[in-house]
Amino acid sequence: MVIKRNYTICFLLLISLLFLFLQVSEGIADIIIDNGNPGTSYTGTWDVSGGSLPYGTNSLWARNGATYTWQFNSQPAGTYEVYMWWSGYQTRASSVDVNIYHRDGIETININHADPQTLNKWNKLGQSYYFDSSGSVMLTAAYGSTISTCADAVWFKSSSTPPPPPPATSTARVAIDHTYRGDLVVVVGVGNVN
Ligand SMILES: [Ca+2]
Repeated sequence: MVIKRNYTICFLLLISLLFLFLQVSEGIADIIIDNGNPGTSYTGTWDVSGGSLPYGTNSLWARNGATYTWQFNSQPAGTYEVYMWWSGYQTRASSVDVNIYHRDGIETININHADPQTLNKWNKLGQSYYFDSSGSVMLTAAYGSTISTCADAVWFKSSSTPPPPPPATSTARVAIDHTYRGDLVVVVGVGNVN
């Protein structure tokens, strides 16, 4: 009876460890957010596009300042590369602004949806960025009555690049140990006390 109970405890422990491993594995996985998935939001009007080679089921299109946002939360802080996928269409805009909101600020990238070389692939936006467990990308549809901007998918890809140092949050103070010998100050040690 005791042996059977021990087997049961070991089995439950094993299942718990497996569950924990899966949770950790999921936590460090890259994040791909497709249009319509949790983490997306928008302003203005976005319609389903008939564009070629979308990521997943479909893509969306809009114009004249409508925005589309892909946001991830509760991920391990670290350095990520940001990729975007868009579908092709004959009216695609050649100049589209994308804001990347990362720990150290906002970077605006200008991309070309009209370039056929960018279709059916992930296109890297900018460089690598450090995110504090959350971050987002917002695309703004180009202005013009005959052009269209596509919102499809964004991939936050974990990078092995070491994280950059955090921004300075306070002025460093320097301690100077010294002794007085009459009017002469002799510095005997310098150290950062921050
Ligand atoms: Ca899609």
